[in-house]
Amino acid sequence: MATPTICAIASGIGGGIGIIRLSGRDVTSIAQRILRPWPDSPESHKLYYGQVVWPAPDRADGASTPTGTEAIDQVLFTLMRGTRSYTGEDVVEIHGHGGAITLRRILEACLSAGAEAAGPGEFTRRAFLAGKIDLTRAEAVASLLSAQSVQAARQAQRQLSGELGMRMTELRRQVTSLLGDLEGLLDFPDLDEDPAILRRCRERLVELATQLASLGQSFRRGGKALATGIELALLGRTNAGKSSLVNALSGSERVLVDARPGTTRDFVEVSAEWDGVPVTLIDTAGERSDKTELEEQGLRLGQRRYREADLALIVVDGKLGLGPDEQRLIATLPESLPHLLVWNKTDQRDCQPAPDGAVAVSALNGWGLRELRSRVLTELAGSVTAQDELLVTSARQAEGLQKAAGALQQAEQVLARGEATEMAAAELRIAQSRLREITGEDVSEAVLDAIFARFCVGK
Ligand SMILES: Nc1nc2c(ncn2[C@@H]2O[C@H](COP(=O)(O)OP(=O)(O)OP(=O)(O)O)[C@@H](O)[C@H]2O)c(=O)[nH]1
Ligand SMILES: [Mg+2]
Repeated sequence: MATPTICAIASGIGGGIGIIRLSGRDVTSIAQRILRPWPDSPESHKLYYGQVVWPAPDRADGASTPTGTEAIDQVLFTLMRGTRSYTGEDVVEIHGHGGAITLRRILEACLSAGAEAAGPGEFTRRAFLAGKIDLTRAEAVASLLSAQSVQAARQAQRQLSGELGMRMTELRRQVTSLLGDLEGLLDFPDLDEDPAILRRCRERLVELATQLASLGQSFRRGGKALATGIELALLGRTNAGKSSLVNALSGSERVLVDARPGTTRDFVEVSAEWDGVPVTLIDTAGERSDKTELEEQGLRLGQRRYREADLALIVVDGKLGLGPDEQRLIATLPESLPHLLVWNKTDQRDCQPAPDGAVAVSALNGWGLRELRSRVLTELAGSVTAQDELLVTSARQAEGLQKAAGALQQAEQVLARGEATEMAAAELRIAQSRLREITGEDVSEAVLDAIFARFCVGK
């Protein structure tokens, strides 16, 4: 089945100018039916002035001659030949007036003339399938569109320019070269036993695994903060001041505070923004040993939510200090959830000194909140401010890098244990395939569907 020619509103609606984009092999014949006057032999990338009209019904001889049809809009339009277009197919862009009704009518004219409505990200998907961009650049397009801060946009631009894709290609080249060396050893069993050669291979494996892991971890060091923001769960004993802190940290009186313990039952999410990083504060029900059934339920609900958070703030009433409730809480945190002790109520005279590593604060008068914010940002977004560091901002890419690094570590251990070189080579092939998935040379339809579902229609 031939790939259909697609169309969509590619700009926002309601601006001065609105853009309709068409892409596909039948673009010229479709455009010819709705654009007047259509140039005899249109030049690629040249802007023409004309009208959009309703397409006339096809004549029996196949030619379409719209006559006496209603003009929908006065527009500028351009044809971009596939050799130099975004999608790698012939593209027509129609620049009309940006009103919602007008744009919708131009779109309807395109549909009646034979185009099909594009799905989310379909233009970019075609660009990827045509080999115009690799998958890291396609994902960068989505990141650029959803960027919430200058830093996020800057990282997306770097990825869009191909910097991340080139880094992946270089890392893969190194894996391939190592694999070549290992395969060479297989052909010469004497060398296979040579400790100096094996040591060198192991050193290179460790070095490469570290590079891959470090790039993958940049997601946690700041990439995720840029892409989707960070999530902080406030946990602790009842009355420790969790809700007071959520209000103080978000600059709003969003959640209930009360001197009686057990105030918060359901978990509550409150949004804030710290230094351009979107932050979600998750307030939870307090821990205590003699809890009611309702409090139990609330705690369970909260737990399910905060397992996914990036950092747990264990809020401690500084007057009472660390007790068994806090110890139990910390012991039951998922392994993937790091925590930070927040020593609250330091405004009180009989407050105990904060232990090493804890941040001393007072939700009541605001002491230490600036330091708390900066500790959290350093932990979860430390790399955001390092201007020259290239960050991975996609969970998919980060996971692929970690898996590739893991495979190289396995390979190194195989060699260290003196096992068959062939087994190490197999691990290197796994690493190669993980890296190919990231750039999209070896990727399933399901993964592509998931990636492009994040896009808007028209991009
Ligand atoms: N002096 C002092 N009092 C505080 C501070 N933070 C909170 N409080 C008080 O401690 C009490 C409990 O505060 P909440 O914020 O409701 O505590 P919580 O941890 O959310 O409590 P639960 O929802 O019951 O688990 C209130 O009376 C607050 O005014 C602080 O920094 N200093
Ligand atoms: Mg509370």
